[in-house]
Amino acid sequence: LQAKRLADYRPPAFLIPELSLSFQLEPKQTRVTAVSQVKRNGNHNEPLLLDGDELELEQLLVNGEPADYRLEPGKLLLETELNEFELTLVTRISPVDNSALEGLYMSDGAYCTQCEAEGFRRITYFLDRPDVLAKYQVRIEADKAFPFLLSNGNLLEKGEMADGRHFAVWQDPFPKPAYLFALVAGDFDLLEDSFTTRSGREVKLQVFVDKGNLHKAGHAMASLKKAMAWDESRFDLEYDLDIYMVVAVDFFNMGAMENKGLNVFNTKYVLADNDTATDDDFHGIESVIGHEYFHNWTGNRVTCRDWFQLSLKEGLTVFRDQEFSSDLGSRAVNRIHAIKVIKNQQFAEDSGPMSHPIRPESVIEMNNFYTVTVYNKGAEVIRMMHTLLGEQAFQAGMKLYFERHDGQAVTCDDFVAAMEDASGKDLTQFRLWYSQAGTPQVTVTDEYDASTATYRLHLKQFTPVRAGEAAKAPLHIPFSLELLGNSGNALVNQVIDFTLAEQTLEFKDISACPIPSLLQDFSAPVKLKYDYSTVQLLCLLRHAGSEVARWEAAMSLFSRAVWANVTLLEQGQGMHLDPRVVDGFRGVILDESLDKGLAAEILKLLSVSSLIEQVDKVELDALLLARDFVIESIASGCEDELLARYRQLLSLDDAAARSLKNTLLWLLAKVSDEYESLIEQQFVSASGMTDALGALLAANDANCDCRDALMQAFEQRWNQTPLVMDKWFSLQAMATDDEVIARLETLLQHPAFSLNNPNRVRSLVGSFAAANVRQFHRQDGKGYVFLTAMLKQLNSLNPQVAARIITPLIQFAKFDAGRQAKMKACLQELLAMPELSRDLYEKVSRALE
Ligand code: BAL
Ligand code: ZN
Repeated sequence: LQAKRLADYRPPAFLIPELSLSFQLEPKQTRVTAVSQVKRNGNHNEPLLLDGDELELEQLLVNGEPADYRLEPGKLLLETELNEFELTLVTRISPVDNSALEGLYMSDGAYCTQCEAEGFRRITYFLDRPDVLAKYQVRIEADKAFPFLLSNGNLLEKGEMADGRHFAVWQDPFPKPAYLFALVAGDFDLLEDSFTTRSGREVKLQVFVDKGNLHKAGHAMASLKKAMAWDESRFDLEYDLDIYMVVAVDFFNMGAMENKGLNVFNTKYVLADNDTATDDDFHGIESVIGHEYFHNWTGNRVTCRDWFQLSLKEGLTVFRDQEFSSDLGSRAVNRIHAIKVIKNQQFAEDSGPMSHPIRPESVIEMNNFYTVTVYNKGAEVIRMMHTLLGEQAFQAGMKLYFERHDGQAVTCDDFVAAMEDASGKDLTQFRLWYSQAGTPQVTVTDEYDASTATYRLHLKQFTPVRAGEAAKAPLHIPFSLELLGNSGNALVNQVIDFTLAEQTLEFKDISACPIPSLLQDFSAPVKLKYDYSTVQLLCLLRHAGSEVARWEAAMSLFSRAVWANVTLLEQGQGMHLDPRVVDGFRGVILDESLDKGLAAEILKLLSVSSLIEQVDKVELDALLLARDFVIESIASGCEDELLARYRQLLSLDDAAARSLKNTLLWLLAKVSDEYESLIEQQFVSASGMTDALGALLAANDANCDCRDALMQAFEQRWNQTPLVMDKWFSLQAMATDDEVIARLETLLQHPAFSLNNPNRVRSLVGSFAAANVRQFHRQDGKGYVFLTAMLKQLNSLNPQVAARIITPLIQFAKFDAGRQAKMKACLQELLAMPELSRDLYEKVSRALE
């Protein structure tokens, strides 16, 4: 299988400025007529080469006349000397057989599409690349059993046809690449509202949901209105069509899709009410609704020249959705969530076989590059520019970017150039963040000279090189730091341009050795090494000016305690926890002035996978024992305080209080089975899903005796509500006992489970592999075998989902030889499959290289 390379980019040989599509929808035999106005681009005599996949071609006409053509795998080739012509193509497709959920498919009886990245070629032959922008007119004909016929833009016309059918015609005035095309036909409940833009235009807002779910659409609608207002006030960006539609579907590979004027969403990011959705779900909906809306400018009005530039729209739009959440809610808690994604997932990706720069250079299957690197590290790169330039210059850069590129398909470099030109800041070295993969390591040492009252910080940076990679150059790192005096007072607070491999910072008039708070707010996506003492960390936990830095200090206290116990175990000694660490966490439980959401984040401590990311090699069995020991020691040491604070929080009714309360319950469950009654009581009396799930999580993680009964009660209540059953499947997958795999195998037959539905697969199989480190990495290899069996089935059903959930199996390098051998054997088995999809092939072959 051939990889595509960024270096091979050439402008398209032809353009298609206008496209008229006509769909005669039938589940097995949909007829698509595509009329393209084709224009040669430049002076050449190359043939027209269109992309196409899984299509049955019925007719091809050039200017209304039959013409010769050739079909090659994935391509249609038309030799022509014409410079401008009308190309008519009639193809047939079968939406009901489309289990890959790319192109036109059926989700629970409704037709819908997903065209990003390269799904449009499964609808008709076309120049399916983002730098070919066309104005679309779309006619949809269907049985009246599908009352809503939707596409991008404005509705031009609708009407009745013979034989119980009807039609609608849509026109999108904005030229767009094929990946932003969308069609939906189905029967829905509809929530309508409107938004008046700053300039006084009225926009109709519509949220379409499955019948019976209207009462769960309100939060998505409210979030959409907030997003529209926020983009006007913070980014000076107004919506541009008269209608904005969101359709929620059950079967969806991604979270949502920003098709122009017609977003298609996974139901997970639309449907919510207090009984069925947690506070985190509500937050997730607000964030994804915002994300897709913000794409209207960063992605749709200005799009990507080629798919290597994906981070141009995704990194920027994630940054924008993070800022939206932070302006509306707790900035510190939102920042902590973003940092966790980088430290737990992106660092893992960057040290594994799929490591790539935020602008990849070589791709076999584009769907494999919708990654935490392109999205989340991409957002960190935008955030660093924001830090370096400041809000005002950054906004000037955004304005210039839109002035220069509205309506165009451009590159990451064009974005940086706009930032550079608007601010006057030289970003030459900064551009390396786009081309260099890997996680830079920043090592800091310090010295204090009392005789001259001078404090020095020595900074070193280097980025590890993987086999076959060239040496990596120093990056332009915005390095944010605070120096604290002995009483916790701030002496210095600044952002340094750290650009050299080694750099020394000197601070004068410092009367005593300060405590440095380094890389505050995670000012760059790097691994920081500084040898903190326990006393320093305890001081930072209490006094750092940044709430995020306080959280970082607590996480360092916790992880140092875990690794110290791993060492004790390896030396055959008994485990031990410094009582000052327990005192530090006790202080957090008792501190009523601390934001409750922040306290919850601190007391959640760290997952096994984030601990694994801190080291190059891991003895997993020792790590699991040590982490359990430290958590149980903190919980037991603070038992009285945990219980008292838990009881105090029972009367409060806001999301931050619930988050803290549930974290305390999770810790109490680790103390002893004495607290099972508390768990049961919370479960029974829960006034919403957050508390019910909080109780279940505590019981599940501590493997309480009450777990099975609670799980059964939950299942009985919710077995008709798929999104809630996803939570139940996920809990089953994350159970800690040794029987979990046997239970998962049985659950594959559960009436609410289906391997065809990505949400179900992600909750049962994906959660097991990604979040149940203990059981997935069992020494006997049964976890790997279970995942491999699932991947073999998903390979043909839905390769995109298969390639998503394989991730933990290819990240084997840190584990011991025994586990590595078992993981590699599974990968070899996959590689030997006769019909291995491109999606899996790319990941498996890179892992085994
Ligand atoms: N463009 C794919 C979904 C998203 O990132 O919004
Ligand atoms: Zn996006």
